[in-house]
Amino acid sequence: MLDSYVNESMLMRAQEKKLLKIETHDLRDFSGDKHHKVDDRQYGGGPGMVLKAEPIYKAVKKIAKKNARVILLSATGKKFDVKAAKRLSTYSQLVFVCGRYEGVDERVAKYIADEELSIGDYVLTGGELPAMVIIDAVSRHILGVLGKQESLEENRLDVGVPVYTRPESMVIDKKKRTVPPVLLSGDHKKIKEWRKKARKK
Ligand code: 4H3
Repeated sequence: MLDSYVNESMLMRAQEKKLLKIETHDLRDFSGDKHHKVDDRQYGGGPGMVLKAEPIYKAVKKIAKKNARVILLSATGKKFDVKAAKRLSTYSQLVFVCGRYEGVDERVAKYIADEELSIGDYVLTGGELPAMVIIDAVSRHILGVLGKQESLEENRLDVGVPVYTRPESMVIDKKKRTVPPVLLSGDHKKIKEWRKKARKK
């Protein structure tokens, strides 16, 4: 499921240009158990299975190189934002630990991961999608990943600015919907002012 998104255009091109490398690892390869078992029942009782700490520990030791940051995805982690994206883009390697089932043995959060992150206030069935969201957002802060126009500067003022393309006029639910005339005026000063005012955040 991760590989299919990674092979999407922006991340694919970045990898071809050797600007980044995205690898997936199967925790089962680190179970050290002939049945490749990575989960078990929780101490104290309760429903569902918990991901064991040992396979994660072995995997992280094998995978994480110098200047790596080990990130555990969880619904209760620190909220991921653009500031975190910029910060994470300075590490040589990010290792994402993706939980499943009822959760992950707490020793992973306490002693193995460097930080615990959440992409928002909701519970998902796995940490894979949050990891992918973070990979995408972080990649955009690696020089060369974005095209020339999009990356003019990091603090792009144009994020949240409404954009339009052809046609100038179209019918939506029987009403004529047009492009703001200023954008067709060729008056670059006026366009700049309009964009500043129209920005959504
Ligand atoms: C991250 C992970 C939501 C987020 C997650 C988020 C599966 C953590 C499992 C995984 C636990 C049970 N849900 N908001 N879920 O970033 O290991 O929740």
